[in-house]
Amino acid sequence: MIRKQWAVLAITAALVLGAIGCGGKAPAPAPTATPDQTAKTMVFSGSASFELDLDGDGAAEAIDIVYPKDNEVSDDLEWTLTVTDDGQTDFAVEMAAEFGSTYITDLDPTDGLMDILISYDYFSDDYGFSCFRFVDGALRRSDGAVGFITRVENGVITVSGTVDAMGTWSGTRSYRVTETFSFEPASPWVIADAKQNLAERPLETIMELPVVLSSGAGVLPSGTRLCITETDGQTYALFLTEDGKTGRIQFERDPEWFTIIIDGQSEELYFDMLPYTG
Ligand SMILES: [Ca+2]
Ligand SMILES: [Ca+2]
Repeated sequence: MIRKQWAVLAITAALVLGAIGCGGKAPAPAPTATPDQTAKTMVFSGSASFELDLDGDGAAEAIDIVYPKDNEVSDDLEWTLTVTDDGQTDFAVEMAAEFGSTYITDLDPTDGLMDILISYDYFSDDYGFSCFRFVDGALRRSDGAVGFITRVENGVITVSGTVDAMGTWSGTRSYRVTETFSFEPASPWVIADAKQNLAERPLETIMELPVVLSSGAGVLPSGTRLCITETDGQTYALFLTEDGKTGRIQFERDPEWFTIIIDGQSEELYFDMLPYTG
């Protein structure tokens, strides 16, 4: 079954990639890395029509992705995904978002089913992705997750995007699909260009900041300049200071405002300026 699916992919890949080359319809947003194409993942941008056995019954379904879709009532860019089986439309999704790339892949090799991953810009440089897969005989859409897909390999989805933690930072993180068909982080956010952030837009403490230094519990004195190098966005951030100290800031999220609380105090009290965007 799997072999047959990939045979269909191999035949259609040439058509799809050919169509992109000629059509050049959809300019992809600018991800910070080039999408990867591994032997078992097919990736393309823009409109495409192809056949693939998505539900594992041995017969191919027709899959159509259209972007940009004509929209007569607004200027919003839209894309659609339609899956048709024996002339019957099984599933269609329409979404107002700038479209990035589609990955045809197999996130779980044990279920005999293929996955369609779609990466998009849902709000002015805010990227997300969704997965489409047959679950209990019907095509379903997963919950979305944050980030623009740059790589899919061995069931691990790597994205680039931004995370808000004591400022807005660009970085990469990875996700894995769960048994309930949603996505969970498989890594923290690794902040891109942290040293450049330290040089160009450091965080500067304006009161003692409680931290866990590599050498043990401690504080960073007022006037310390630092950058964030890694964070899970929810409970901690790793930092590097201008004078080369590394360590960890433990925090929690205010349940109502979602702001960061460090040792009982709002993040705003600790820093001169927090470079949040958006
Ligand atoms: Ca099928
Ligand atoms: Ca699978």
